[in-house]
Amino acid sequence: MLIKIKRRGEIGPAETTPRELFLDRRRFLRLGAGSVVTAAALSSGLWRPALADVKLPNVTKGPFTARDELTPYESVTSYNNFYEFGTDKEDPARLAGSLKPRPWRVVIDGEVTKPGSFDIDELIRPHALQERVYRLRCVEAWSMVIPWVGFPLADLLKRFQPTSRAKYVRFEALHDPRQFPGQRRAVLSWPYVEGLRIDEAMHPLTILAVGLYGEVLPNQNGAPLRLVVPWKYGFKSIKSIVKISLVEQMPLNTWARSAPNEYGFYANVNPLVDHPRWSQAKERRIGDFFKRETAMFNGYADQVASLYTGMDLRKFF
Ligand SMILES: Nc1nc2c(c(=O)[nH]1)N[C@H]1C(S)=C(S)[C@@H](COP(=O)(O)O)O[C@H]1N2
Ligand SMILES: [Mo]
Repeated sequence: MLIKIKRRGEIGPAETTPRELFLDRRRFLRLGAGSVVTAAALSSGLWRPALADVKLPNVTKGPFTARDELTPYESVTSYNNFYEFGTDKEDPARLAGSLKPRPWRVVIDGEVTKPGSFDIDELIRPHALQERVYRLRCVEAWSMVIPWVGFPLADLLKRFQPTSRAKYVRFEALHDPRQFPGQRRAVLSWPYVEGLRIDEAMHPLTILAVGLYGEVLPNQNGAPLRLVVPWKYGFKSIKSIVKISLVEQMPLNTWARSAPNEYGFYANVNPLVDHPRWSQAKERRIGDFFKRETAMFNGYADQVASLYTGMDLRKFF
C-alpha cells in the first residue's frame, strides 16, 4: 500500500460543507424515493456519494459503541482505500458511480450444510440492523471513527450451519472491470480476497455493514455489503462482497499475496510490531493535526486479546 497522508486542507471542499447543507443539496438532487443518484449524473464541483440519501429503517443502537468523536461524514465518504476504483484516496468517491449495488447476489459456500446463492436483500432481511461506532485504523497510520450500520457476521454464518471442518472464512469481492475501473489494471490480483479464522469471524465485534451514518452504504465505502473487523488493520475489512466461503485451509488474502513480508494474514492492529517500511506506534485521526498513540488491537484488547493467547504476534502479524 502507498503511504499518502493528506493534511487537513487537502481533503477537498466537501470536508468543509456542513452536514445539513450537504443533505439538503442531496435531497434537492434526488429524483424520487429510493432513486439512485450517480456521481456521473451530477455536474457541480461538490462531491456526493454515488448512492445517496437512502435512510435505513429500524436501526437500533448496538453494543461495543466507541465514545470517540465521529469522523465527519464528508471525510468518511471522500477519503477511501478501494483499489478497485484506483490507488488514490480520492478515486473511490470520484468514480464510484459505475458500481451498481442492486441487484446483487452473494454466494455462501464451502463447509456449510446449507450453501446457496442469495439476493442481497433476502440475505439481509432476517437480521436486525444495529448502529455501532467503531474505530477503523488503516495500516497506513491514519484512522477514522465511523457509525456503521450492520449486524454480527456470526448471526449470518450460523444460519448456514458451518460444518466441523470450517476453520476459516474466505471473503471475495466483486470482480467486474466494467464497474470497477481500477480492475482494468493489475495493481493487485483480482478479485480482492480476505480471510478470518473462524473464531475471529464468530466474534461478536465482527460485523457485516450495510450502511453508515444511518444511511445505505455509499459505493465508495463498499456497497452493498462489507466486512468490519475493528481490531484489525483496515485492509481486512473487505468491501463489495459477493462470496463468503467456509474453508478448512487458511485463505491467501490479497495483500499477503502481493507483499507477504509487509502484510500478514492476521493483521491485528499492534503498535509494537512495525510494518517493514514504517512505524505502527502512532496514527493520525483524520481531521486531527497531531498524531496519537495507536492502542493494542486498536483499543479492543479487552474483547479480543484472548483469541491470540500463546501466539507469537511478531510471527503471526
Ligand atoms: N474490496 C476492497 N476492500 C477494501 C479495500 C480495497 O481496496 N478493496 N481497501 C481496504 C483498506 S486498505 C481500508 S483502510 C478500508 C477503508 O475503508 P473505508 O474507505 O470505508 O474507510 O477498506 C478496505 N477494504
Ligand atoms: Mo488500509
